[in-house]
Amino acid sequence: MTLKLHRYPGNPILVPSTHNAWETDNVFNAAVVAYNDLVYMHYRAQGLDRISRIGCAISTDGYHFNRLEQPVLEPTNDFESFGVEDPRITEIDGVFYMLYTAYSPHGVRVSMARSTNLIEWERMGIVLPDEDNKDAALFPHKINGRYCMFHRRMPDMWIAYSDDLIHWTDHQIIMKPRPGLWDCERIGAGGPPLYTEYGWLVFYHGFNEDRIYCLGVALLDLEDPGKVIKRQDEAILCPATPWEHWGDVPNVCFACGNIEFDGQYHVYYGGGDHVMAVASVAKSDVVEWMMD
Ligand code: BMA
Repeated sequence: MTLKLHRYPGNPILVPSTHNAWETDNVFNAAVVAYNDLVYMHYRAQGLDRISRIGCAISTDGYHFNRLEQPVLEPTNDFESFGVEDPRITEIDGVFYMLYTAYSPHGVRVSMARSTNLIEWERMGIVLPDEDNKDAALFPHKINGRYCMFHRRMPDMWIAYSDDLIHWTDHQIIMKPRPGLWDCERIGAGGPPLYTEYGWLVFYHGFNEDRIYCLGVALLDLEDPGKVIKRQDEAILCPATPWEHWGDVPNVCFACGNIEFDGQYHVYYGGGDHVMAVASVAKSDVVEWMMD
């Protein structure tokens, strides 16, 4: 069986706004979390100065969003002077942790911030120092007593473990690009992994020699996420609409958030580095695929 994500017919669900100078150009690559019966979307926004900031939009149904006027995170430090990008948010024990890409003349670094209300964020700093790295996402539970996260050392997807969320060790490659397939050049995490009784469900991105960014799906062992139980050969979503083909960057479906509601997994993704969209798959189909 081949899993496919089905686009919400009302896509795109968030587009740039001419009301705010900081988000006139692109709104994309959003973290998404459900909290207090609302869906919060923390999106990467670019305006006239092309600096990335993180905006926040809130929804009662996961499809229609109202945005805050001001960004919730914008560059204030030297290590992120060119922008804060591609947030992924995970709730652990009532605290929300955002991993984001801090971009500066020094390169791109995995950085962390925390919040208890999703609006006010406290920086925890760079967590993977001295290396160009991005596409980091935290697991929602500790594994064998330690925190776990995905990150990306080019061109592979890695995991690492930590006792305190700040110092990360036991780095290990979990998935590599596959020659001849849609993800043959480079891969990286989508949103945080989703817990299921069959394993960690992972939506990730990859691209090929034509730089077409598609999304894929894999299942990792619950106790040892370094073990890949299953990885679908076919992409689960590839650029096919005008706003995925022609945005700020052509041919991009790039996800940073996934949540479940109404019996479906919903993957939120940036189309063409320009707008936000959502596509979904029935949990029952995913269960069938996991057991297949
Ligand atoms: C990646 C990241 C993403 C972006 C993608 C496509 O390297 O920079 O933020 O969506 O490229 O341009």
